[in-house]
Amino acid sequence: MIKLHHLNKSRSKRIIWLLEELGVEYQVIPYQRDSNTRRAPDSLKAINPLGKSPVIQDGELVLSESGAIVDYLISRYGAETLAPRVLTPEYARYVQWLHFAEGTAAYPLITRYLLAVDDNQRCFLGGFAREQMAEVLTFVNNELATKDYLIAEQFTGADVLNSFVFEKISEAYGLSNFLILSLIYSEF
Ligand SMILES: N[C@@H](CCC(=O)N[C@@H](CS)C(=O)NCC(=O)O)C(=O)O
Repeated sequence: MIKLHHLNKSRSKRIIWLLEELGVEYQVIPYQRDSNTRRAPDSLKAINPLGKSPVIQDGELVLSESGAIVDYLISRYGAETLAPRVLTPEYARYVQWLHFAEGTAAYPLITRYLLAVDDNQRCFLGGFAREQMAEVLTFVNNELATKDYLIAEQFTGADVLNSFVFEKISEAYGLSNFLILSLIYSEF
């Protein structure tokens, strides 16, 4: 059975969503953040030396990085439903969106979050992160203006993976300037 090492209030929740979509059997191994530092407990380092979640175990395989986990689980357990056929242009765009979630969309959000913890949003980095976040939101909002999902009409793992960033932005700052995103994330 697949085991998911899941940290509370983290990106790992997308993997639970995906496992539910795939209808596979899984077990959640829970970890709680430290209430002061917000860091994961050291016990998570036993499965991932970096001490970060999500991590899955599937037989002998231990896998971290949420994008890699989504890609693996869908290729192994749900390729016909949750991803376009490989070697099609849609598949290439699907891979682009998988990378987008952690590569481009997440970092301005995380930068702003860390600056907020430091109570220091008015520095150069704060302005830069704010601009980057607006660009990311505009880009995705425009993409979704003409289609139901990131990959045209097909719901895929890319939608699941990208959801985290927009859900968090919605909670922290609201999405009222981005009509399509605000419609989607008001339902979350
Ligand atoms: N790029 C990684 C990021 C993993 C990550 O930073 N996870 C956070 C939770 S959202 C974490 O485990 N933080 C706990 C810590 O760093 O102590 C991924 O996509 O899985």
